Parts: sequence; C-alpha cells; structure tokens
Amino acid sequence: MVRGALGDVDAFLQSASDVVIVSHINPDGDAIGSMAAMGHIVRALGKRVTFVHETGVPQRFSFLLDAPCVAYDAQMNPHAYVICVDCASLDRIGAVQRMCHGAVLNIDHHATHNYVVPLAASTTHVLMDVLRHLRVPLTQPLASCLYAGLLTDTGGFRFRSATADVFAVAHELVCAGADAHALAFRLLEQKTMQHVHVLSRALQTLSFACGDKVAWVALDREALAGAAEDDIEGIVHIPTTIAGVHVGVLFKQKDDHEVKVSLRAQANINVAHIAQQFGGGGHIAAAGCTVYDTMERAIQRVIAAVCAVL
Ligand SMILES: [Mn+2]
Repeated sequence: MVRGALGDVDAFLQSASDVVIVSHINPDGDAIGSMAAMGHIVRALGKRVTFVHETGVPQRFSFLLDAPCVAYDAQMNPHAYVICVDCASLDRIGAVQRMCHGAVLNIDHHATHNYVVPLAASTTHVLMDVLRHLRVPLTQPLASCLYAGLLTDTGGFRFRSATADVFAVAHELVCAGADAHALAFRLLEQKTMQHVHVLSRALQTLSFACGDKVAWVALDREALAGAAEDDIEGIVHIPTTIAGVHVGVLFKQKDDHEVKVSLRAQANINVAHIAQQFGGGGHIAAAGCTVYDTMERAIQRVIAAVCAVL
C-alpha cells in the first residue's frame, strides 16, 4: 500500500465544522458507500454533514445514506469545506464544482489527491485507514457502508483487486456487523424492473461474427427509453462472458447518427486500439467510442474493425 498524506485529512477536518460531501456523476456502490461512510466519520468528530449530488442518488443505493442527499441546483450557496470521495478528478463531480469555494479534500483510490491509496480496491477500503487514523469507532452502520463499496468495486470479490488484504478488511467489517448476505442481495443480485426490460431487448439482438469469436448486442433509442445509465449497467457482460467469445460489444443508440460503443475483451486483445480508430479510448480489456453514423452502419464498421484484429 502507498501511504498518502493522512495529515491533510486531519488539517481539513480540524478547521471544518460544516462539511459538504459529494461524489461522482453516475454514482456506483463505492461512490455512495463512501459518501455515507464519510458522513458517519465526520459526524463522529462532532461536525455537521450535507450530502450533495449533481443528479441525486440512484434508488438502489439510497438505503446506504442515513440523511437525504440534496440534488444540486445552481442557486445553492458556495461552501468552504467540500469532501469528494471516489473521484479520479474534481470535474467528475459535475456542476457541484461550483459549490467548492475553499478547501476541497479528495479521498480516492484512482489518482493523486489529498489522500489516495492507488492500489486499494475501493474508496471505502481507503476510508478504513482514515477512520483508524482518526480513531473513529467502527459502528455497524459505518461497517455496512464500507463493505458496500468494497463489495461493489471488486465485483462481488471477483476482480483481481480482491486481494488477501481486501478479504481481511471484509472480515473486520462483517465482524463489526456488516450483513454480507443482505448487502450482496441488494447491491449485486437485485435488479430494477427497467434493467430486466433492457436486458430482454438486448438478448433479442444478440449476434455473433467472426466464427463466434465476436458477440454483440444493440439497444436502439426505443429500447433505451426510460432507462437510466444505472439500468444498463452490466449489459455489456452478456456478449462478453459467453464461452468462446473473445470480444463483446454493446451498441447504444443516442441519436439518429450517434451510437455509443462499449468494447470488452476476454482474450489478449487490445480493444483500446479498436476504440481509438473511432476517436475513443480506454484500457486494453475495456474501451469505448462514439460512432457518428446510423445504428446499422455503426455495427457494420465496428464489427469489421474487431474482426480485422482477430
Ligand atoms: Mn471506486
């Protein structure tokens, strides 16, 4: 583990009496789990907390927060003390940036901020160090929030980030009262009705190319109507996790001539290179781009580019 400046956290919290806590747009379980956990930590130190988010909190994560989260509006007063959690950079908090008029503490596991542990599995994993340092007791509600972030950011302890250290932290959190079964059900297994509708539409379009080494699904605007970004979460895994498939692709139609493409590689294939051909980018095994063309043509062009490297 890399040690960041825990002294920054001290200095910030010593001078603040009233803190705004915020996370990134399209929040995931780690974002909301970290906001909620940070809320518990700050309150344990006798300070006031306000949760703010650009778009509000997706319903399935809202049970983690023990106080309402205010959806940002431009009339809101600037604030002297803002804590961002799970944000690789400040612009990830969207319009809430306009509220930051003073000290900003950024606690994350992605990049270089006030306090970052880049090798940590989740921001809530990093927050374990923060609460130990501040000698905040690990209560049951706090343990649940921390566990929620660890669980979701490791894909249910399935990703490479699920190290022995992660299981040691998970053990500590379950001992402190985090309900592993209930949290796994609510955060990983339970689906929204919208998700199931989108999934059903996606499966109807499941297609293969290149000797079944490429699989793709496509969601047109009608299939996406009423679905939030969170409802589409995980759909790209459907083509990608089929045995024998090397590259899985999800096409999402945004407009008549605008299609968002997500590429995932199972084998040792660099899908970032393919996304770059269309002006996008990403990682070797997970990349994306936007193709300004009709759905039909976008599918043709991207699948041809994928098949060309197989
Ligand atoms: Mn995270």
